[in-house]
Amino acid sequence: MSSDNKSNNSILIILVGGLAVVLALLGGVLLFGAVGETDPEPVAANMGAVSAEADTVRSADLPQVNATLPPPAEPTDLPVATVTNTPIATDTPVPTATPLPTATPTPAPVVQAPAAAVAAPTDTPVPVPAGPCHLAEQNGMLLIDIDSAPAVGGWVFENSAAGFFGDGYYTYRGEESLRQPNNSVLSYPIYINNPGVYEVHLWNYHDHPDTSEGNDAWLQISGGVRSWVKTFSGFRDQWNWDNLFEPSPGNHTEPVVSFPAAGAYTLEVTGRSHGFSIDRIIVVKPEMLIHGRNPDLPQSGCQ
Ligand SMILES: [Ca+2]
Ligand SMILES: [Ca+2]
Repeated sequence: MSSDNKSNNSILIILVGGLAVVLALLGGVLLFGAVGETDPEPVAANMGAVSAEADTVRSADLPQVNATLPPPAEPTDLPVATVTNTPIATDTPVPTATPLPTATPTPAPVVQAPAAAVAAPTDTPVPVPAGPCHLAEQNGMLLIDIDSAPAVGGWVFENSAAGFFGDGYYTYRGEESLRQPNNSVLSYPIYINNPGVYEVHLWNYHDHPDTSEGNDAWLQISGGVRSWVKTFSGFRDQWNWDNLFEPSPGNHTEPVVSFPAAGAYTLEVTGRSHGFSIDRIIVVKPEMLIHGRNPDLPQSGCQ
C-alpha cells in the first residue's frame, strides 16, 4: 500500500506544480500585455514625430546640402578666371613686342652711315696714290718748280739769268731733238682735285739771237690729257709766261688741257732745242691765271 500512496502523492505534487507554473506564466502574460498597451501610441507618436523630423531634417538637410552643392559651381568660375588670365598673358607678349619698335632707332645710325659716306667723297675725292709726293692742285692752281725733279740728260741747273723764282732754273744744254721727244725727261707727279680745263704756262727764258731758235721744249701729261707736244715762246731775252702749243707744224694753239677726273697724273718735260730755260710750270684754270703767275707763291704742296 505505501508504494501506491507515494506514487499518488508524487503525481499530485507534479500536477500542483504544473498548475502553479501555468498560473505563473498566465500572470506574467497578463502583466506584460497591459504594460505593452499603455506605451505603444506615445512611442508610436514619438517614433512618427521622430521619423517625421528625421525626414524633415533629412529633406531639409538634403536641399541644404544641395544648396551648398551649388558653390562647387565656383570651380566653374575658377577656370573662367584662368581663361581670363590666359588672354592677359596673350596681351603680355604684345608689350614685350613693344621694345622691338624701340629697337627701331638702330636703323637711324644706318641712315647716318650713308650720310657720312656721302660726305666722304667730298673730303677724299680719289685715293691718294702711294709713293712719291704728288704736287697737288688746290683752288684751280698747281705750281711746279722745275728743279723739284732732279736734272737729267741735257738739263742743267743754272742761276745766271736774273728774274727766276727761288735758287735757280734748268736750261737744256743737250742735243736738239726737233722731230721727237728725247731721253732727257723731267717727270712731275701731280694730283688734280678739281678736274676740268686748265692752261699750262712756263716761266721761260731764251737769248738766242734768232727768236725762233732755242725757244722750245716737249711737254706731255699722262692719262690722255695731253700727248707730247711742242711748247714754244716768242719772247727773247726776258722771262715770260707767253708760250703756245704747236701740235703740228705751223699750228699754234693756246696751251689748254683738260683733266677728265680728279686724281693723280704725271706731267713730263723733255728737251727739244738747245739753250731753252725753264724755271716754273703752272697748271691753272683760266680764271686763276693771273694769280698763278704771282712770283711770291711757293710751289704747291704734296698730296
Ligand atoms: Ca726756280
Ligand atoms: Ca723754235
